[in-house]
Amino acid sequence: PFLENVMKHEDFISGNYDTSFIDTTPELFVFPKKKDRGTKMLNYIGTVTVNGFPGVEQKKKPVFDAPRIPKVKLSEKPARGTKQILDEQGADGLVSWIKDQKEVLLTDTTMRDAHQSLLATRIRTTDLTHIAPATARLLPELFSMEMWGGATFDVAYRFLKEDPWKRLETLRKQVPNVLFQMLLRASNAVGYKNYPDNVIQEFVKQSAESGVDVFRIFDSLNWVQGMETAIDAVRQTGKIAEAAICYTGDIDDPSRAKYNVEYYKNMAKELEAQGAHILAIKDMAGLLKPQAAYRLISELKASVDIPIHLHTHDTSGNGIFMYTKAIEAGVDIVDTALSTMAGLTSQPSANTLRYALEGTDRAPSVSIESLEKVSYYWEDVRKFYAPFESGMLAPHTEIYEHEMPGGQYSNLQQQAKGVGLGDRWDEVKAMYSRVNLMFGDIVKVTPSSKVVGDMALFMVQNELTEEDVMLRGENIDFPDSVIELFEGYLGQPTGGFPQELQKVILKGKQPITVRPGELLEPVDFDALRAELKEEVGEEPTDHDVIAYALYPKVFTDYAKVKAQFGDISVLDTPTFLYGMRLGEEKEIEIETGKTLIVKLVSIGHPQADGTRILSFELNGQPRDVVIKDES
Ligand code: 3PY
Ligand code: ZN
Repeated sequence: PFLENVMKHEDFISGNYDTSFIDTTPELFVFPKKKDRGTKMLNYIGTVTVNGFPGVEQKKKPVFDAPRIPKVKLSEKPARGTKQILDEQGADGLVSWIKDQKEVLLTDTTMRDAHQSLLATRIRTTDLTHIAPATARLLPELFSMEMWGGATFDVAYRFLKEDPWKRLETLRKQVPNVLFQMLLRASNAVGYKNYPDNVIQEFVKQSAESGVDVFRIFDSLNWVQGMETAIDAVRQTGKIAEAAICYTGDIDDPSRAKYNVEYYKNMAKELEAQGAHILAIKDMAGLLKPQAAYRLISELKASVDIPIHLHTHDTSGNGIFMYTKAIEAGVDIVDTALSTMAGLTSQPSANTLRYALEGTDRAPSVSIESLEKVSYYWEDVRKFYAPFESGMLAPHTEIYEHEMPGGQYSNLQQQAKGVGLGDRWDEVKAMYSRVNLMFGDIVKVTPSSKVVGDMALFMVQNELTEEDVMLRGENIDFPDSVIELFEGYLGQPTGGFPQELQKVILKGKQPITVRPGELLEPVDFDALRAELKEEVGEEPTDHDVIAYALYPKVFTDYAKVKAQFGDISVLDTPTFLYGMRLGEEKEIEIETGKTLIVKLVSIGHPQADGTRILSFELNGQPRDVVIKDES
């Protein structure tokens, strides 16, 4: 702290000091009092109580019922499941087990894609860990639980101010029997740009060690070359490499011939040759129609030998019908969410599919009573996150026009609100599909979908038409993400980039056509660790270092918040999002066996300097905190 004071001192910074500086500057010896965990927690609660939480407009804390956690015997170990098959028989053993199953297998996406697609990825670890032990005991027949990856990684640090690795490791202990699955954006890892190969390798290694079993790997332009590093890295860990083809267009629409059945068959064969254990069809926007699903799955089953795992979003409302056709055609595994977290931009409901298949020889063996019980919990928890709902109330068949991924819908809508385009959302959606065609009809999934979204927002905000872009492009500063896409830093789209537009956007810069990983310098992890240590002032863990490699600023911002407020992931969600009501009392377990009892006694009026004094009782002792009122 002494050195910190020296470095921060105005005279020191401006060079206005001599050898007497230390003796004549007593304030160098005034050190900030190290705040205890209780005070840090009160500061957080005080801050949200006074200033609210980003994205939560209503400041008054609603009254919520306690979520209904199904009663299970925690003293009884969960039944054996797919995790034991992988651990005991290895990846190839698991693959042959899948092929031997007559019934369709289910992946439950509630803990990842469902809330990414319905609630802008905001579900916090505490709400997952409260239901995980019951889920392990009630739904041991699941093929897997998708509970990590995609946007959950950066949202955890960025908005929830919690450590996603801790989420993974805690859930792993609670669910020892069902495979854990994550979504990996190939060379983009869980980010929005290509990373050096050794970052991908290190990230995969740490994810596998911390508990991920099945890695669904996709490239946002369906560029197989961009997936090789990730597939190899996963195979090295002994875990399951599930390589995905992103489904776009419509195989039954002759005007979208670029993405016909042959296209998918060829890519499937390439991925199988590349070492995929399972083939995923990732219908990220929900464009696959029922008859097309029957045809696509039938043709793929005849083309490859590995199991097929189908993923969709129910935005159009056709999800269950589509799955039924795919199941008739022999698909091995499908992605569903628990009913109260299903439908619309999320996955089709597991409960509904279970009923739809009743009496068929492919009905899954999961218990309907169990699905219902766990669904009640999510019905209650979902209410905490109401401010993050997209507002979509009914099926949107317009998805077949704009083709926006389910995982993007609520996020882009938040982004649009953020730049003041909340009331022009319809225009943004229409522009999204125009931008897709301008870009040459590309696969749209993170991060390519984000680029299309950025460009659509940019054009609506600046009142630009396609013609304006082509004619006046040299005077337009395009968003960085758009320039990077056209430079080739996300890889190569099928059929290449539209050349005219590429010239307009790159303004003389030369695009690359090789794999970006071939050009990116490997990261020196030791140097990075030292840099991070300097930045945050304490020894980082391996998880911290890889997170910092992926998201430098997001990670250091998170570290600052953690230093300021402590570990706020222990707070219940209503308190985390809304703070406390006057007179309310809360028990907060900050670690096993250590509980803070917090009561908010009064909120003072704003003072001349814009601060308010909040009086609490902390374990029965009065404690005031001073909070700056930002309103
Ligand atoms: C993600 O990459 O996060 C997705 O969900 C893509 O569909
Ligand atoms: Zn999805």
